[in-house]
Amino acid sequence: MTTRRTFIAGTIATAASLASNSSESSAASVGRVAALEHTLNKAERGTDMQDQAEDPRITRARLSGPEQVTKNATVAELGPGGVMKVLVQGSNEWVCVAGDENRIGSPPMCMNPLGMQWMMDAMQGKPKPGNAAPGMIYMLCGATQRSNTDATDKTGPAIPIGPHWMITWPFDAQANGLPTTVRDKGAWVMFAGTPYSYLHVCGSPWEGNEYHAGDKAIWTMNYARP
Ligand SMILES: [Cu+2]
Repeated sequence: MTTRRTFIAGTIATAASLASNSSESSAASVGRVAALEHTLNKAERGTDMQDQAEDPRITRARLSGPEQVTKNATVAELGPGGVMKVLVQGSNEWVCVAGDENRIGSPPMCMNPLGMQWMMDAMQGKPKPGNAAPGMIYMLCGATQRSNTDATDKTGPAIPIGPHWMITWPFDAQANGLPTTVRDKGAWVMFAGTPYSYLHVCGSPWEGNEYHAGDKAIWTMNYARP
């Protein structure tokens, strides 16, 4: 009988630098590292389901994204500088972390490889993120952070940020009619005008009522500004 595992696999932490040093796409590179880990740690698995039930960090990490991706995601802890410790090895390309409730700017989140590259680059203080295509990060539990304008701010007072998801790509707010201010609904460009500018979308993409052909239609168009 295996008891709770405490193996450490820090290789994902180097995924971002690996990606930038090789000619293959960053997504493929991160995926390859994850696949390698999967193979290496397979023998140590077997009590994952028990671990998930026991460890509130794992539950919290998985709640940060939609079930569709978090169910089979790798769950990890992210230390200073982006050092990663894997708690549960997953089978898809997503990585969920529980964060630290007692630290500002350390929310639970779930990242795809390009989102993770963006996040790692930010945590490691790189002048700009290395992702060459948009990444995705879910923070559906909400968050706190230091600044809406400066990704490197380590001293500002906490800003409350509601549940949201992030498209890590530098959208031009002004050119696209997007706000740049913190709000509790809608979307805005955070860190606007900086290399870490990205699209911050409030809420969850799974909110609202679905419409399917045959449902009773309700006309919702409204010719006034909300
Ligand atoms: Cu966020």
